[in-house]
Amino acid sequence: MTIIVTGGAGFIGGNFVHYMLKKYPDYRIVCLDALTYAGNRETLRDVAENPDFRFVHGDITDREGVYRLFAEEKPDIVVNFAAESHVDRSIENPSVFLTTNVIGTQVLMDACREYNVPRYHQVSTDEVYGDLPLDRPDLFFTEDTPIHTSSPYSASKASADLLVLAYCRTFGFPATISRCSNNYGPYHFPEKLIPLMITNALADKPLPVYGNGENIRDWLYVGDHCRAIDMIIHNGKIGEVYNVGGHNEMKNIDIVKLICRELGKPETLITYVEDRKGHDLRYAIDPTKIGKELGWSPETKFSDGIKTTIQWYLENRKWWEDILSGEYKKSSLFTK
Ligand code: NAD
Ligand code: TDX
Repeated sequence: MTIIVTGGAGFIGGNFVHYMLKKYPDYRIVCLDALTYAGNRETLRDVAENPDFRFVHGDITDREGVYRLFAEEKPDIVVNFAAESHVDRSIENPSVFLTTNVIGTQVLMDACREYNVPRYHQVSTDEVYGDLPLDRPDLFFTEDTPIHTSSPYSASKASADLLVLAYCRTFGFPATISRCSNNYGPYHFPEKLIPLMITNALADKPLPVYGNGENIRDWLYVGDHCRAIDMIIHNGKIGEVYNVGGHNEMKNIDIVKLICRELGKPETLITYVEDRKGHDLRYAIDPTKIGKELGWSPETKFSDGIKTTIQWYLENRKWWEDILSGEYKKSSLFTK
């Protein structure tokens, strides 16, 4: 079994590469990654010598390069994690979000059709459903919730989802889609809420909370997301969308305070800053379908996962300090 994993030098894709090589010693995992600012070769250091792993530096929007790789590898499954993923950057500069997240998805699907790949999985997000009001805790996103996006990022992810579903219907394309809530865990780029707060707190820097900090996100440990995708690519029904989330809603401000407590840092570091434009109020996933159909449920409790994550950042300072200094771009892994 050969699986092409795009975006494997990023946060979730990197965790997925580690997870799959450990769980399936007879699988070959090929990572295709363009190494944008968010890609870090060092995330793959532990698997660099694994003979079942190959790293390919390439862009999913490069049709020729993608076709060449598919011709060489003849993958059984393609899992697409590659994306521009940061909402704030999409507000500053939407263009690259559309190119990578939409056109990149199209190129990958065309390559799958050209080389008869039997299975494609699109890693999407709960952000395609827009947001829920803060005063209606009874409401959740199901797979039937209408697409209703807020940011250029979520609009680009939703566009890709619609294209995947259109390929399924028009061409009988063998795809599945997962829409997961906010992930946290090791190898998370320190621009996102949790790793930014951990790394800033360790440096006694201000902790910038957008608006009043009351916005709610539904947090899932990254390993649980990887396990969900593993189940979907092996047993999920073609043409289906699966929501992934663990009913773990938290206000941003409570997360930031918890990180301060865990690190023994004063809450006076917390600084309220201007709100994000179009800031989604609340995300909350109903994961009933994946639970019933595939038997998935989260294994890591937030109280444990956040401790593991903080511990990882304490023990792997070089990984994130090299990102902050820019040194990570000089990694020589996979350059020969
Ligand atoms: P990330 O930004 O950490 O990693 C993205 C990776 O994709 C990087 O390694 C980058 O180099 C690579 N990449 C970007 N453009 C590329 C291109 N044109 N060609 C090839 N590679 C390219 O992202 P992440 O947080 O790991 O998210 C992975 C996927 O999961 C994304 O599709 C995202 O929309 C989705 N998702 C993320 C979350 C979350 O909480 N982080 C939640 C739900 C869904
Ligand atoms: O400095 C900050 N201060 C702050 O208050 C940052 C970076 C964020 N926030 C807030 C904004 C959000 O309400 O924290 C919340 C989480 O922000 P992000 O970490 O940027 O994540 P979010 O915008 O929720 O999107 C994430 O989850 C869904 C991922 O980045 C997406 O890729 C995924 O699809």
